[in-house]
Amino acid sequence: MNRIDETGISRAIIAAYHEKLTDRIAGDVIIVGAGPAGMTAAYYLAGEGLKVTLLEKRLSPGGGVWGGGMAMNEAVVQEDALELLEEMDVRYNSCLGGLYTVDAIELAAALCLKALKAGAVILNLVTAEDVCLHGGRVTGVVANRSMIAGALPVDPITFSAGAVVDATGHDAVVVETLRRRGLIKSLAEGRPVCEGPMDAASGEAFVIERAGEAFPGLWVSGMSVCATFGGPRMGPIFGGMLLSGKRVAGLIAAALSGK
Ligand code: 48F
Repeated sequence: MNRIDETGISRAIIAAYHEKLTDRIAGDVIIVGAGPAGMTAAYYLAGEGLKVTLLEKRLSPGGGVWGGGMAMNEAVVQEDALELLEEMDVRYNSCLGGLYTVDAIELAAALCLKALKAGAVILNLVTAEDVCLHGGRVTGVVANRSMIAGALPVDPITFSAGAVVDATGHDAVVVETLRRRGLIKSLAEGRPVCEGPMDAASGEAFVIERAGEAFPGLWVSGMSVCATFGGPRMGPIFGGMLLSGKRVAGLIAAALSGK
């Protein structure tokens, strides 16, 4: 057996990571946030043959899935999302009222693996701080190492793409970079421009129906939809997040192919 060489281990990591990073500096779609909406969108977009990169600020992809509701690691999905669970090889149990439960760990792990196997790349510990804007269109994301972002005076780098997705959840961080400069004004049609109080049924419908392009080049999916357009929150039911990710993927694929 060959002797294991510590220098070789470090060289292997550095070479492989830098090859991956260099390859991902430009692509078709950058998705910010590897939660349920972002990973579902990544799975479907990568399945269309698009070059998809997810930027995730935390160590672990999965967003709000892991903790289920109040740290009880079961997530609820509605009937409409069962087909998608089957596509993702996630097992589910039936309960009352047309609702189903899934093991939250299985759901998070399956979404992550499916997105990767479809060809998406996840860069974790990378925080999106801003967008690139050219001719009134979002053309990329400005990002830094999560340990550096906001903590040290170190400049970020950029990731360019034909479409950027804000899938950062309740804070809609990417949309916010435009809103705080007055570039996105009222997207909430008279309602307060923030997520509304909980209404599970309305929130689930809203997050699917309103997933789409919020600004030229910038799309929203998952809870970012509610934060951007003023829709209600819905708590630990996840079917809407998955279906919102699938919907935005279809819209982006059509837009990028000029359909
Ligand atoms: O929060 P998150 O799970 O958003 P989602 O996909 O799903 C929402 C549900 O989890 C739940 C709910 C409905 O059931 O109310 O909350 O819409 O995932 C968002 C991901 O984005 C990452 C964050 O760490 C999380 O994994 N994120 C947030 N800000 C940034 C970011 C950022 N600036 N850069 C990169 N990643």
